[in-house]
Amino acid sequence: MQVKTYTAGSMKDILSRIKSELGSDAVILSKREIADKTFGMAARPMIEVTAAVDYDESRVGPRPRGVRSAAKTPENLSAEAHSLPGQNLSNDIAELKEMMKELIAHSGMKLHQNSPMRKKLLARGIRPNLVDVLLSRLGEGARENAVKDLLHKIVRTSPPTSSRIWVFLGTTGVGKTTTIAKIAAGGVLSGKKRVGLITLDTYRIGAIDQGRTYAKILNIPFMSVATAAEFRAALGRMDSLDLVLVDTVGRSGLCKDYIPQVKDYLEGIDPCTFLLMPVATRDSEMDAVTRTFSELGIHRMIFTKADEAIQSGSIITHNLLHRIPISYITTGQKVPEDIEEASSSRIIQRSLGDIS
Ligand SMILES: Nc1nc2c(ncn2[C@@H]2O[C@H](COP(=O)(O)OP(=O)(O)OP(=O)(O)O)[C@@H](O)[C@H]2O)c(=O)[nH]1
Ligand SMILES: [Mg+2]
Repeated sequence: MQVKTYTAGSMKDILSRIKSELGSDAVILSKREIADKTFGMAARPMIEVTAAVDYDESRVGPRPRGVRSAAKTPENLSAEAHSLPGQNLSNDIAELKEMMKELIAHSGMKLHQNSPMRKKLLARGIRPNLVDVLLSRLGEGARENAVKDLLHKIVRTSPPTSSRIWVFLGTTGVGKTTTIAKIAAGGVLSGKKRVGLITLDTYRIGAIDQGRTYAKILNIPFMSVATAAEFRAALGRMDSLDLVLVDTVGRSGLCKDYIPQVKDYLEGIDPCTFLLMPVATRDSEMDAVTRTFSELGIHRMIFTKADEAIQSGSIITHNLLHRIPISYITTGQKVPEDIEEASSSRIIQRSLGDIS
């Protein structure tokens, strides 16, 4: 997923820039009028447009400008996504992409504005452009089952990768340490896994204690590290364990030196990286955080604090735009019980509820 914001005096200029920089698969996420005061007191009306193109930078690496992504053809998208027996997923995705093209070609076009289903989906927190794409695929009179069936085919969930090193990333207070404790407790209590905990969290006073306390309760090995070399040594000492959970420093992903520092730690290691995101995060915030952390290569999402969110459509919006499979959803503060493995049907039910 690549998201960019453009500002210009006319929509025509913006569209041609989007097409040349992001390609014709791009979709417009938002459009607003702003006043440009660059040239003094007289404010010029300007248009600001945020556009995105659906390719997964974390998997394929940065794409040179103007080069179309080979990783996201409708065919291989369909292979990655979950499909139901007998259903032709590649056609659905190809059609969705066609509709995205249409949206950009007719920017500002309002589709099925008065559809009751549109209002219901918007009320669940799904981003308007995605609602328009879904409804233009399904028709104005779309029924609940049709919407849910289509989402079921395209929402991506997946267990963690096969790596035995799991790294938990995310901005401050999103629930990294609590989620690690839940996962560690799950493994330990089921008796199936020998689990260890390493925390890179040496920045915040009390962070090491939090990890140490959980490790003590669960009777699992714990180490805190302050350098990449110490991290490698700690991993070496936990070599015989089934699963090593790595907690990271709680700092804003926008902090300039943060991403390079974590990159340094992860150099030469092949972990499963999770990005944790509270469900109630604003769309624009989700996009910015995801973009920032994607530099580290994000393999899976964990949506946290689902119990605190009034709307959960953000999970679907994020999943359809960023295409990062979801592994877990956390649903409360209690360790270990308030966590569930992600399934597309539960996510759709949680996000949409009853929309009949
Ligand atoms: N309601 C609710 N609260 C949660 C959930 N997960 C974590 N919390 C709470 O969120 C707060 C922050 O959780 P932490 O696990 O410390 O978050 P963190 O990401 O490790 O924070 P930093 O290390 O400071 O970056 C704590 O009060 C947790 O109990 C959840 O699923 N639901
Ligand atoms: Mg923490």
